[in-house]
Amino acid sequence: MRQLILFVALFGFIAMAAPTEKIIIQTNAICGMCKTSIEASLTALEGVKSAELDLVTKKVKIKYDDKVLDAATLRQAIANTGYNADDVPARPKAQEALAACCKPKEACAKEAAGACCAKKVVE
Ligand SMILES: [Cu+2]
Repeated sequence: MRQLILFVALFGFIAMAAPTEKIIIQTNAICGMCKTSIEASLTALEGVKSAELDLVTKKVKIKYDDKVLDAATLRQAIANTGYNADDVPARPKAQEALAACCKPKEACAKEAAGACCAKKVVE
């Protein structure tokens, strides 16, 4: 019993030592490739514990340490990857560099008939 109390106390202490914030950011991800690149760019950041994008809602759920980075940094990382993040617009150059099927329809329409937009990769 004593050991159990000690274990719970220790676990609680460790959990407190690494505070985790949660945030949900709206993106304009389209397919599985978008999901992979957004999640990868976020989890590459120091302080990000996890990032999970839901392709139905296009929202990414991020768990992070708010002592290491803040919400603005997270949104900027998504924008730098080529996607909108809440009110932060995608960095144009990064958006241009995305695979054709990952570009939003407006960007795609500038290309030949925008046929690439019809293609959606479903996981
Ligand atoms: Cu995509």
